Amino acid sequence: MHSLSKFSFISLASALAVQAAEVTENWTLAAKTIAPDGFSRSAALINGQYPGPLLTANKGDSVVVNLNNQLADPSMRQSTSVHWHGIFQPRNAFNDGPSFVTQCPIAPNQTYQYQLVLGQQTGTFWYHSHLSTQYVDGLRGPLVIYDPDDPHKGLYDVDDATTVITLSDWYHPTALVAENAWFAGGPEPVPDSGLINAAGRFQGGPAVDRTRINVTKGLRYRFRIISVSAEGFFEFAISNHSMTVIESDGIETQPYVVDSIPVLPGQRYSVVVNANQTVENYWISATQTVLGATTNANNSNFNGTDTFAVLHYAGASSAEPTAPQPTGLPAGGIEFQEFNLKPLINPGAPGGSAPPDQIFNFTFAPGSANGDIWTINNSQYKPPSVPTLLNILANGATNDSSFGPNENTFTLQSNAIIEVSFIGGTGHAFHLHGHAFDVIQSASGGGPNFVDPPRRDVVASGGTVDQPVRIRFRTDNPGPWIVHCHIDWHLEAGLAAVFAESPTDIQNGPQSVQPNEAWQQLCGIYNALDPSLQ
Ligand SMILES: *[C@@H]1O[C@H](CO)[C@@H](O)[C@H](O)[C@H]1NC(C)=O
Ligand SMILES: *[C@@H]1O[C@H](CO)[C@@H](O)[C@H](O)[C@H]1NC(C)=O
Ligand SMILES: *[C@@H]1O[C@H](CO)[C@@H](O)[C@H](O)[C@H]1NC(C)=O
Ligand SMILES: *[C@@H]1O[C@H](CO)[C@@H](O)[C@H](O)[C@H]1NC(C)=O
Ligand SMILES: *[C@@H]1O[C@H](CO)[C@@H](O)[C@H](O)[C@H]1NC(C)=O
Ligand SMILES: *[C@@H]1O[C@H](CO)[C@@H](O)[C@H](O)[C@H]1NC(C)=O
Ligand SMILES: *[C@@H]1O[C@H](CO)[C@@H](O)[C@H](O)[C@H]1NC(C)=O
Ligand SMILES: *[C@@H]1O[C@H](CO)[C@@H](O)[C@H](O)[C@H]1NC(C)=O
Ligand SMILES: *[C@@H]1O[C@H](CO)[C@@H](O)[C@H](O)[C@H]1NC(C)=O
Ligand SMILES: *[C@@H]1O[C@H](CO)[C@@H](O)[C@H](O)[C@H]1NC(C)=O
Ligand SMILES: [Cu+2]
Repeated sequence: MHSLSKFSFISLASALAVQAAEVTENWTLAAKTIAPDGFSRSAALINGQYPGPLLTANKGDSVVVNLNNQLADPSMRQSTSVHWHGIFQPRNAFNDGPSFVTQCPIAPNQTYQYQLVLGQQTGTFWYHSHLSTQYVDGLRGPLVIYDPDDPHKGLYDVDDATTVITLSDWYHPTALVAENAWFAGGPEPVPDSGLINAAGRFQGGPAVDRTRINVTKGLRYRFRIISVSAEGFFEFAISNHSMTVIESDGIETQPYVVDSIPVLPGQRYSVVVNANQTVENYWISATQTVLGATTNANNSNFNGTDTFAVLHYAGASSAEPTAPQPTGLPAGGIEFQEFNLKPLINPGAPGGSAPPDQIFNFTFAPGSANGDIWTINNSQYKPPSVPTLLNILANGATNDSSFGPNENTFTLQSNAIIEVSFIGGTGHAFHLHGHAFDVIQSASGGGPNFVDPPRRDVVASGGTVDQPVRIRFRTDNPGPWIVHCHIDWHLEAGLAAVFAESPTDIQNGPQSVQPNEAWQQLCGIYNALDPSLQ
């Protein structure tokens, strides 16, 4: 009887949850001077906030964002477009966001309405500018889709706006200034500091107050850790507290207990932290590395070991912790290994260990001494002037030769198993739009796994030439999906390709993509702009 009534209650809760709400946000994008690490600079911000406002929805909701572009600072790009990182967007590729893949940028003084199709996705995501390197300038923020029936609900007590933790690298020059110096022969830009939420410090800078995360002894917290980084890799740990990983990139995982986690640009983890230690203040550390190091000869402001926040127990003093500042994995701690991540639901690579239908071997390498060119199979990605999606819909592009040589665009068959090998060095983070994928060979080792490999949407590069990182996914979502390094400077330097998934299904039929009138007008308005406003 008891279990029956409990079941009825859960069914009722599910039924209520199915009544999808519409979430509407009005966002104004504008330049504003901020100093999250004590250095004042102009930034491109949504509603004046850094990180951008937390966008939340419940499973099954529809989300509408009215984005009003009021950028008018010539030190930054003034047009824009926004990508909703990790959201698959079925039949909705025209709202995916990457400039010149799925849309033309939104001109200054224009409002564009992004309509998101969340489907049944839940978990931790983020949004960011996808025009050139504009997200470096501040247009990056968290996106969380809550699941009222979360299978892990019993593992934590608190999961709200105060438990979302963003990690960002931060730069003093604007992205345009930084990359122009790079393209003129200088070194690749190196961040000045690392931020946890809205605060950080740079070497020689002021002692900005550390971000504080409040907890109450006896409660268990679901921290949603999001790297909104453009370059730096973070190693996340909390002194005296282990963490139980329950989600990677929007995919629930089997609980996995670790003491520190590497978080690469674009990656997200949910971890449960039990506030069961002595009432005190504890260091939260997010050691930042660039090219594997915590210092860099090309920027003396950068001190990757100085990225801290405070885990504050109610009742403790409001001072910083008195314990020594840790860096990364504590002695004797359990180190996270990606190959240990196991999806909770429906594990297993599509097709198991049977041969895939299409294989892509992507060799990637720098194409210049200072790394301002990156190539896939010796071809530098350069955005076309006609967005890939428009080319497919308006010009009937359906095969590889429909696209220019620097578009690195490969057509995929429908309902096929695709395997991609990333053959090159460590230090990169590859992201695919439109899908999560199974990492059948992880850079962390572990050997090929077809049974229960990690499933996510950003993967570390590495491995060897004989055993490179390999991913698999099934083509069930027609659209042009960019696959690129999430180090934003590398994307800008050309480390990208586009999978034109089932072009004929994009054009016609039950999965076709049908952009609205506002989208149709974007290219005309953008192309008419003075180049200084693009
Ligand atoms: C967004 O703006 C519209 C039109 O100005 C207004 O009707 C609506 O109430 C606003 N919505 C929110 C959530 O602020
Ligand atoms: C945007 O509007 C402002 C205020 O009306 C105007 O000064 C500016 O020139 C406009 N910018 C563009 C690109 O139209
Ligand atoms: C600094 O920049 C130079 C020129 O691009 C590069 O060769 C060198 O590796 C960079 N040093 C570091 C530590 O990144
Ligand atoms: C943490 O708690 C203090 C007071 O106990 C409060 O002033 C502060 O705003 C809280 N911080 C956050 C991030 O909630
Ligand atoms: C945290 O752990 C360290 C080393 O394990 C220990 O010395 C210290 O007493 C602990 N701190 C608290 C407040 O329990
Ligand atoms: C604190 O919680 C962790 C994670 O649940 C557990 O492993 C550990 O034994 C607990 N420690 C204490 C002192 O209760
Ligand atoms: C970098 O920051 C750490 C942590 O605050 C500090 O211990 C270290 O001395 C700093 N590095 C340099 C070169 O000053
Ligand atoms: C890329 O180059 C590799 C090595 O030459 C080759 O095996 C592979 O087929 C090429 N991939 C594509 C997508 O052209
Ligand atoms: C990809 O590389 C693997 C391993 O070297 C090779 O067996 C396969 O034929 C290659 N396939 C393509 C399409 O390049
Ligand atoms: C590829 O598509 C183009 C149109 O973009 C068409 O002209 C050409 O015939 C097609 N080639 C093949 C082999 O289908
Ligand atoms: Cu890269």
